Amino acid sequence: MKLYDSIGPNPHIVRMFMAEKGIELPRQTVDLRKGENREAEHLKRNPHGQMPTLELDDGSYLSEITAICEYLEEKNPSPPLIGSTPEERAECRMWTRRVDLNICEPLANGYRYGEALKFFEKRIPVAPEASPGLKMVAQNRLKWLNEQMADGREYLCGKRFTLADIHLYGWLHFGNQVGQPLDRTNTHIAAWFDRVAQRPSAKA
Ligand SMILES: N[C@@H](CCC(=O)N[C@@H](CS)C(=O)NCC(=O)O)C(=O)O
Repeated sequence: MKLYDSIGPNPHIVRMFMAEKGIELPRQTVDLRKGENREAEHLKRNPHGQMPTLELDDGSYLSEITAICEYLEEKNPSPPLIGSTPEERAECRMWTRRVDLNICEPLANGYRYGEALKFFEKRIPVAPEASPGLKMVAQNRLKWLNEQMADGREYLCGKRFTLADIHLYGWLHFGNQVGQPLDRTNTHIAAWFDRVAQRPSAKA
């Protein structure tokens, strides 16, 4: 296997997942700033022209970070970061999807259509007028999540640290750097964020 890697939160999430599992793979950096990921060579690997992409041992390619992490978990079940029973896996997938759709994706598009408009307008369809609304949705759903965490749970799936935590952490960490800082009045999320940030894998 080989990981096509770059700057940005999506590759960070996969690297963090790999670090938690102790998976080491050869990596090739693709220069996202220069747009190498949008050139023919990378489009052959991922027709979406995005990062990261995993090359499998049979020569095929896999993209979309959730699919990549699911694949890595199946190949390397221990330690489980999605789950070791159908119930655990379902719970992790539920939370991963909730945070992805409701918080991470609006945060990401709020940035792509806002601060990063110049960068993205030649790459993807953009809707600048939607940026403030998307940022508001991400903040609102984070508040909702904060209320869910008021039951004292350590991680999104209770005592288990999972892909759902890694996914949300990657995006909130990115938000901190690009003008959507974590609202620390969400005290449960702030405490959770600081807990996750202390894990050595966060620096991957
Ligand atoms: N849904 C994709 C999103 C991938 C994505 O947007 N990657 C960013 C890097 S964080 C990227 O390639 N941006 C540069 C571009 O779109 O040209 C996934 O799950 O992997």
